[in-house]
Amino acid sequence: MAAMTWVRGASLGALRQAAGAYATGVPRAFTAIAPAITASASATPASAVPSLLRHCSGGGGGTGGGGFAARRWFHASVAGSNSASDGDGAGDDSAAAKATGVRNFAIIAHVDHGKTTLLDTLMTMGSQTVATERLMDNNALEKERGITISSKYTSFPWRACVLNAVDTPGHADFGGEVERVLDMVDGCLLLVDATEGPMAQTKFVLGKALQKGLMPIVVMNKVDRENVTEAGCAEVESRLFDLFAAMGASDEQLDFATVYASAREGVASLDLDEAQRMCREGGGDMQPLLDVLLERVPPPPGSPDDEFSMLVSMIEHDSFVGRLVTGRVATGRMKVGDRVKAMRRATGEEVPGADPPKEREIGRVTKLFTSHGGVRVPLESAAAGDIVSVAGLNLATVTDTVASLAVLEPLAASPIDPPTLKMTFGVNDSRLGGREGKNLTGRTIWDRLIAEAETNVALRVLQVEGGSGDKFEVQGRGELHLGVLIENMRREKFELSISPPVVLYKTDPETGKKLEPLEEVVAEVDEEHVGGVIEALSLRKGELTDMVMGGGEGGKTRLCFLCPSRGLIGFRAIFINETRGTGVMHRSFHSYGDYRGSMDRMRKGAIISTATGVTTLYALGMLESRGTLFVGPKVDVYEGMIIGENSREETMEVNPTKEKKLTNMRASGNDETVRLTPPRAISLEEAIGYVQADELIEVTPTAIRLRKAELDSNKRKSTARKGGQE
Ligand SMILES: Nc1nc2c(ncn2[C@@H]2O[C@H](COP(=O)(O)OP(=O)(O)OP(=O)(O)O)[C@@H](O)[C@H]2O)c(=O)[nH]1
Ligand SMILES: [Mg+2]
Repeated sequence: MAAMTWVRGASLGALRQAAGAYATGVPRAFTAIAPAITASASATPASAVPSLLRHCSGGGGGTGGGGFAARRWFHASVAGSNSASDGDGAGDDSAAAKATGVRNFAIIAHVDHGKTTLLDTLMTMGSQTVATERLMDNNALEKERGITISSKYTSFPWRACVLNAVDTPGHADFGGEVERVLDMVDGCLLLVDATEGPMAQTKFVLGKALQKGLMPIVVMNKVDRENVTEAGCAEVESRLFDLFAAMGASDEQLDFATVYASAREGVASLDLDEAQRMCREGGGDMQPLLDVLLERVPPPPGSPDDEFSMLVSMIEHDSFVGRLVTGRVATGRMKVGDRVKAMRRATGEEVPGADPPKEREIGRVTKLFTSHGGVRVPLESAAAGDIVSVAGLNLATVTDTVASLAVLEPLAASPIDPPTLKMTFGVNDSRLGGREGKNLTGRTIWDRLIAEAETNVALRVLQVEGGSGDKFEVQGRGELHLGVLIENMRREKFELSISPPVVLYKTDPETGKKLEPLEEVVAEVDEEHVGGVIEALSLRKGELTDMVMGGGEGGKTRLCFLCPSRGLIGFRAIFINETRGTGVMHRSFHSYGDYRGSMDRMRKGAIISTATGVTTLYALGMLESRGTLFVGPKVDVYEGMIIGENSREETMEVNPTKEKKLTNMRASGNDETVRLTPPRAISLEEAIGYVQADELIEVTPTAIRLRKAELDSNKRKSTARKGGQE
């Protein structure tokens, strides 16, 4: 019998049908193809390939690690994909073995607990080749930083089902990415690092999943680590249970399944001992986890026989087909060529009949895709339950409903938490403006920001009131959220003037009191740094809420704080310094709470240039003892640019371009003999945390400079008297 392959243009329905047909007793076509692939690829020694990639050899017998050195999409064979179950398939009458159709699930967790790595391993169970670690982290910044920034979905077959998995970011700043995809799924894997246990963002994502009524499956990950013990896991499980209960989980949700896994080693088991043994001795795979998933994640609820409707959860841009709207088909079927409409979100306030929901646009489905490991694969049709990307709509956006023309009511969408922080993005009007970038005007910046806000759902972009079209307010969830956008724009050759971040206050509607965003901070530090960290956070109005000696990894003390977001801007660098780089810190939005009062400024004075020109070794040599310099010699500077930090509190204005006076006297040394300490390089992130209210960050493709907003020293002095900056 010929093996089934993912066919270009095939419908998911057809794939499912075929999957059902191949559920049992089929030849393992996969095993026949795998050795061919491994043999033809590069000869990287297996030992040089991470263990996960070696696992990918699936039916290839585990010898062909090098076979994955080249990225290669294996046209997934449903028959082959079930290699793990083939051996014991006969007589398997478990719920998992009987399951058919589609299952949609998200992988959610705190940052770095192993979501993307787990998805690599799960995909390989569906016979898909994963040639690089963390395959789904496929954009440049994700690869560089080793973190997931945006949610992405991928589809792979398992047993008689098609699984659609959504990888989500774990960093608190990208929490909006988790919220927006939970409408697409019917279950989730809650990953927890078995040594770290539940962390701040575990709580956040779990809360969102429970609110949506999902039944999380707990995956205790990284059990390959030596310090994972039975007692430790029991402790983590009990903390998780308490967390579920504290977050209002129903009895059904509290009855969660726990699977022990090592995403890196590609091993999962319902039994910790067995999982650890397989990590040590080899063998094992992800089948136990996938089977729990089939048993516990319900099939999507909608009927394929109703009219077509789909809630838009993501917007993407494809260089060939243009704009793509992605979501789960809620009801009905659709195919390429169908006429569909997009409707605005139901706010819950519409009066039925009297105020029909507005149509945003009517269009035709020009292309339809699913995704295999981030690679788009065309389809011809889709049905209720499928997660697909649709081309052909120009205006439909996240939370809109795409539906057949007969549908009148849009689907309800979950609201996304509001932004907590804002920055102003303006045209770069410094003396060096326009030299290094290509995208310089207010118009191009505005267009780019609008395009970003379309796909980046937790971001809001506004024109600055009374501005002349060259300054825009960008609101987001945190410094990193906005920092990533700035970094991307730099790479696209934009030049920008960025103001320091300011938190977004709210007013309590009942009491009229000012409220500010508060964050939960969990820090794990060695005992000798406990005092310093507590002091640094108390200065920032942080309250210590919990302290567990030896509660962190490696016997570190775990400290929990509730701290105003405004106090945490730029805190990471201070924390690293305070703990000599040994501490670990995580933050996560907690709530809006009473304004905690004003905070003292905690930065030293700036060293500001009074001249425009090129720095000299001579001038910098004279300045060096006064503080820390941010620029070296022969660097372009301008009046009002911050070139260093004073070792004292007050601001210092200097001329770093001064040349040595020429005299007839023979000097004992000359410029060339002056040796300078290398300047302190300021990264974008540091700059965001560093600048004060009357300062700006000049961002160009090649430089990050700090400057006073007002470049003229005299004007600065007169406005400084007004004070009152937050
Ligand atoms: N020892 C061990 N390390 C693991 C395991 N799974 C993941 N890691 C490592 O943990 C780190 C983070 O893995 P990722 O998969 O990027 O984690 P993530 O949850 O996707 O991270 P974000 O998307 O940034 O939140 C990487 O260095 C992985 O190699 C595991 O099972 N065992
Ligand atoms: Mg990730």
